[in-house]
Amino acid sequence: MVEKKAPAAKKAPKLADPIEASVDKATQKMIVRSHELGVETIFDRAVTMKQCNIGIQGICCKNCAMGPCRLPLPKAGIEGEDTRKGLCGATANTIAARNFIRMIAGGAAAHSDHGRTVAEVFLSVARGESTDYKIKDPIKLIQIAPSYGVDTKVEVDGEMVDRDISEIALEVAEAAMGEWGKVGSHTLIPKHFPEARYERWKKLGVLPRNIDREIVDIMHRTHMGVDQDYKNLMKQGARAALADMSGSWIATDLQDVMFGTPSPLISEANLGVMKQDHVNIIVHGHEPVLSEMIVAAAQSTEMMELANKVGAKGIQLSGICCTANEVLQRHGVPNAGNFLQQELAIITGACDAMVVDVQCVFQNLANVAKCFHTKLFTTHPMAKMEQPNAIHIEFDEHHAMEDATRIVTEAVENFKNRGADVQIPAEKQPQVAGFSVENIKYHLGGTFRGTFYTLNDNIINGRIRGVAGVVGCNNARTQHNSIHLAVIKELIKNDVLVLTTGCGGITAAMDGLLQPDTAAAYCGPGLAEICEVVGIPPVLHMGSCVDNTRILNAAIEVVKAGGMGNDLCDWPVAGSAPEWMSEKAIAIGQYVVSSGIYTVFGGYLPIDGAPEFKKYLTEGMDELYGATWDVEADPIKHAHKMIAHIDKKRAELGIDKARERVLMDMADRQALEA
Ligand code: SF4
Ligand code: MSK
Repeated sequence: MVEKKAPAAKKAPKLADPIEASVDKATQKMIVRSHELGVETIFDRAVTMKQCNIGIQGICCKNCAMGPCRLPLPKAGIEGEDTRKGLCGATANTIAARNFIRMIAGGAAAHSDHGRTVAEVFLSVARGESTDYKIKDPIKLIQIAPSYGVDTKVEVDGEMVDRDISEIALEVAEAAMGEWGKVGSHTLIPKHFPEARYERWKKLGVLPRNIDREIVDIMHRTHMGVDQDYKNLMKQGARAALADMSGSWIATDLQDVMFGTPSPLISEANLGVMKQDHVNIIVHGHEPVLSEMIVAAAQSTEMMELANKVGAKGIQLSGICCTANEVLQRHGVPNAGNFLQQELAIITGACDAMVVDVQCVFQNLANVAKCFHTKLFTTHPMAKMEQPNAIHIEFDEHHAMEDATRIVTEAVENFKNRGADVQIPAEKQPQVAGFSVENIKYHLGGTFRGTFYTLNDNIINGRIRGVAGVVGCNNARTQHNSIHLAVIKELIKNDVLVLTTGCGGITAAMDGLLQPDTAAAYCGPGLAEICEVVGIPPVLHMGSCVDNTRILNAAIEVVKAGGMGNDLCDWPVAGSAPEWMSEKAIAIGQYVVSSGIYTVFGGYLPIDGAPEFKKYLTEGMDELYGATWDVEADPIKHAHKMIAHIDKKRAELGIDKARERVLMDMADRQALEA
């Protein structure tokens, strides 16, 4: 008789090591908790699923059904004799460039469509069709109107008088909407830049014709058998990235007008902001049109009373990703976490509802929510999840408050379904956030002479070595938050003022870097002194992903204030996305480089498989834009590449000598005085 073999024991799935996965204590605790409960998260999937080695090098083409054509990895010294090609003959450079600009198209579509939604809501408000929103910042409306070609004054009886705000709003709304499909000219936003930059773009032929067209153009020219010149492909990449910047800028402008321009406020960050005895509602995604209403609904007396009725002490609203940053910077709503913490917020067992809109939302949220009482609401017509895993309440600006109230009511009523075993990690940090260009001007120059000159002055005298924009996502392929924090700390230690947005801003907040008194602990002497005098943290949180335009706007203000050259490529500033993961990051990276700002990405860029194309991005672009891309995974080297660039610009401006004086320590000074 043949003996039956016992079935092989099922191998236990590999699980993430919490300490290798994140430097954040709350995240580590919740990863442990997820393992206790047997709930899989992205940290575990990152351990079990490896990246494709051809894909990360950028040399897999699947643009037609004769592929995917996976080119072999380049051999050392392949330059000039590269014979690798796809079936149609597409070279490594063509394939990598096509893939790269398709990422730009994806990012530009996401950002600019966000801008379009905001513009549509603004138009509906201006027409009086959406009465739940108001124009909260008429001063900003008047300030931006001329840039949309709208007059703010009208002649009456030979005198210039102020126009009615609603008329201005309507014309601005119509002009903004026109940016997506205008014919025969270029988008308006590039005109905000210094003349030298605008003229450079004009000469290079990269001014966007309209926002939608530049995205469509990429999808056309990267179709099988169209553009086969990587330089020409990248020219379109730059044009589409500037279209992305245009759409993002409009989003920031109109959100500020409708919801209020941010000014510094105190809040908190990390999972510890959730409250055991409150109804916890988390908003997540990017577009603030619904979350603005959720904030209002959650604060209403009716909802408070309902919360008390179900046994809760109140309603705790918090946020994840950029929707979080939008409601943080305008209302002080705390950040529950950044991109990689979205599943963990549900694993606390205390999340009564998670309300998602668009972008950066894990499909696995539905699987995690199923293990708990959490109600997961999708709200956007283009971002649904399979039913019944999520509840779809489609948001419509025409009955915005009604939709928001419905969601908050369901969340509050769900409080009673919570399990007994709730574990909210205690970790949270206070933060000061909400820095807009307008209020940085005020901080530096006061109400009547708001200016960036004080900043310039301190760059020139060397107290501030330079400025860095450190922005962007988390990436499960690198230890959560660690690269961001190491880069930021190395920069501020070397007197570089850091501006941040997106999940990078949340990272800085979670680590306590967004508090003015941290300057003394982490900054070099020059930056510490400025932070103390002005009363600002060394890291300024400027908002969401679309608000990277605030950072560009600040860079423009520096040039306008004088003494820093004539263009963005002239002064000591650099960009960084240390833990990037999204196509939007590539679109942002390209518009920042196209604007003349040297930019370093962490992790990898999908360009290593095409050495010539890589050389073009990391060296060749300098001739065109006065700036290049760079890649550096090691955070300290990453920061020092930025510092070296900043020092190079200081030397070019002739202000490097002033800096040397600041490097003196107290003993040197005392010696001098003696
Ligand atoms: Fe292969 Fe060319 Fe088709 Fe790409 S377009 S999959 S390289 S045959
Ligand atoms: S949310 S794009 S993970 S920053 Fe803007 Fe965060 Fe990156 Fe999404």
